Amino acid sequence: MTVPVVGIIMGSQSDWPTLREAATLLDELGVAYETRIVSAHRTPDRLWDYGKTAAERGLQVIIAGAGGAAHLPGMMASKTRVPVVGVPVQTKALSGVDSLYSIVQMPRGYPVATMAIGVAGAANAALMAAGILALQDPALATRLDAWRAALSASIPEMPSDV
Ligand code: RP5
Repeated sequence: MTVPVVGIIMGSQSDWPTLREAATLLDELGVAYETRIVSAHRTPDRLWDYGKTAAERGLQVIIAGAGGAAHLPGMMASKTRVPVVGVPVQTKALSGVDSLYSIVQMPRGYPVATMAIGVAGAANAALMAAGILALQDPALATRLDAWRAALSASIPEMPSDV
């Protein structure tokens, strides 16, 4: 079995439809990852253990998604030096602006690379993780370049009525 180099964590099962976007993209790019539900509020001990062991287990990037009072990415960044990419999950009450503000406004010293709200942010989190890993992995760099070129090539030059 391949050792995961990316950890995709989320505050709740209800975040999975958003974070699945990150998993799908990592599958496409051939990046090994693991997925876990780790809640800053409901399972704080799980959060602590995950952060404490992340580096020694070989994780190189952590993608952390949460909604509302979204403390998971920031708390994970407090616990590990492994880079944390934060995904603000879209919420019903405040459309994810609450999640975004909870994740982005970190104090000096403990950064979270904060993505856009929702599924676009989750996809970009995977691409950010792949870009970081590609710095040391030429084969992944080639796959990522090809993915980006294919996306670019898929964009029509002219608008269409259909
Ligand atoms: C957060 O609360 C989770 O990240 C989730 O986005 C939100 C709602 O969680 P559930 O009540 O759906 O489990 O901790």
